[in-house]
Order: sequence, then structure tokens, then C-alpha cells
Amino acid sequence: MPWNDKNQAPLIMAVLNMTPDSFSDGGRFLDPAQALAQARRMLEEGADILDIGGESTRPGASPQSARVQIGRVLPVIEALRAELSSRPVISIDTRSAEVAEAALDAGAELINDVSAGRDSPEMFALAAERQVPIVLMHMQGSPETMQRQPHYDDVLAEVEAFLLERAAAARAAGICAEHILLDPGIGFGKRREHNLALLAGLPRLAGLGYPLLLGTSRKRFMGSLCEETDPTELLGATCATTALGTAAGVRVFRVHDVKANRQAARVAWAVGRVGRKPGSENNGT
Ligand code: HH2
Repeated sequence: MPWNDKNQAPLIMAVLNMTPDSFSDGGRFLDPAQALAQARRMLEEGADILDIGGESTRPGASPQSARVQIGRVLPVIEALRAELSSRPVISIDTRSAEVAEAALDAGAELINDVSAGRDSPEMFALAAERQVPIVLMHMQGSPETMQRQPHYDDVLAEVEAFLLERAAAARAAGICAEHILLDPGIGFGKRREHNLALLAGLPRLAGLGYPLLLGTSRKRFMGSLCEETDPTELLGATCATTALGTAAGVRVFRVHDVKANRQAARVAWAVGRVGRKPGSENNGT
């Protein structure tokens, strides 16, 4: 898988939310024609992966049935697969194994499960059987309740232990190690200080033995730091985390703004390579 090649710059996973209520782009790409146009735009800008979702997981969002999610995402996945050859990897952003299965049948090749296999008991068996990679993300609580009172004694240690436990469960279910990506779940049941502690701890999380994915794009904790209430105005803040994450060894960035984040990752990557022997690892440790 491309994210396992540590001699390549980190990959850009572009966000395509086919939802009415996503926190920064809700309603913009519900129409398949608009979603397709956005997908093409993001590919032109250099996206390596398209992450397509039919359910918002922003704080307070209500869950959507598999039928609703499938109705939203399937036409676009099918159209993209018919239109594009091997590139890019299409990822399905869902907690439902039923949705993931329909998406894989339509041509998706990666599962992005923000519940890390906890919401759908069949999710790990599906990924194992289809031999597709899966993103396992940390979340405290559920999207509906997660920002009410998040609490940790040691957020970095607790997220690390959770991710290792979920990776072990995935492997026990038959998913091979090369098909597991980990994600600290920025903004999912976390206060600002928790998000900052996790960003500061990225070198440790990048050293757990699995590629690390980071999703900070436009998230609210940066708005409060920058005195900015409009999430679409957080491009500079997001790029700062992409550069920091690259230096720490993150392999995939999940972002709404492909071009600028790709530039940030590429420059930070090139700087990190100076003085390193070819083939040596850049996992920040
Ligand atoms: N963040 C969101 C959704 N999916 N998946 C991973 N692996 N990591 C993340 O940080 C992550 C994610 C939330 O962002 P967005 O999709 O823009 O919003 P919404 O959930 O409101 O659709």
C-alpha cells in the first residue's frame, strides 16, 4: 500500500461529504453531479485518496441508516469507478458494515471507520474477507454525545492503548498488519488541550508500528486558537498541522483543501529528508 512506503511523501486523503449536515461542507455535495465535480477538482489538485461519506460525525450529529448512507454515496462511487482507472483509492467513511460492503462492491478499496470496528460487529470480518485496508480511529463516546464532557487522565497514553487494542482486535479477526492504519481522532470526544496533547504526541503515535492518519482539517479547536468561527477560514491552521504531522511521521492527511495541504506536506517532507540516508525511516522517533 502506498502509505507504507516511507520513501514517499505522505498521502492526501480528500474529504467528500455527501451529507446535508457536515460541519464545514454540509449540503454542498449532496447532489451527485456536484460531488463528482468536486472529486475531479480534488484529483486535479493531487489527491491520492477520496474519502466519501454519507453520514456526518460532527459533534451532536444524529446517526443515519445504512439505507440513507448507501443512497447518498453509491451513485458517486459507481460513477467515479467507471470514469477513473486505477487512481485514486476510493475510501468509504462509515461505521456501518452494510454501507462498507455496498461501497466495496461498487469499487471502494479502503474502509474509514471512525468507530474502529466497535459500532458494526461485522466490520472487521468484512475487511478481512475482502482484504482491504481499514482506518481505526479513536473516539471517546459517540458523535451525539462526545463533546459534552470529555475526560482523560493521560490522553496520549489512553489513545495509544485504545489504538493498540483495536489493532490487535483487527488482527485477531484476520486483517493483516499492512492493512491497518491508526488515527488519534482529533476532535472526537476531546477538548482543545486534548487535541494539542495528541498533536504534540504524534511522534509517539507514529511509532506504534502502523501508518498514522491525521484528520485536523478545519476543526473547531483551531478556530478557538485563531479567533475564527468560520471553519472554511482555517486553511493556514490546517496546513500548520499538516507540516507538523509530516515532521512527526504521519503518512496520510485527511483534508478538505487538497492543494495547500499537499504543498505543506511536500515541503515539510523534503526538509525532513535532508541528511537522511535513502531508505531510512522517517517516523519521528
Ligand atoms: N473526521 C471527520 C470525519 N471522518 N475520519 C478519520 N479517519 N479521521 C478524522 O479525523 C475524521 C474522519 C469529521 O470531519 P468531516 O468529515 O469534515 O465532518 P463531518 O463528520 O461533519 O461530515
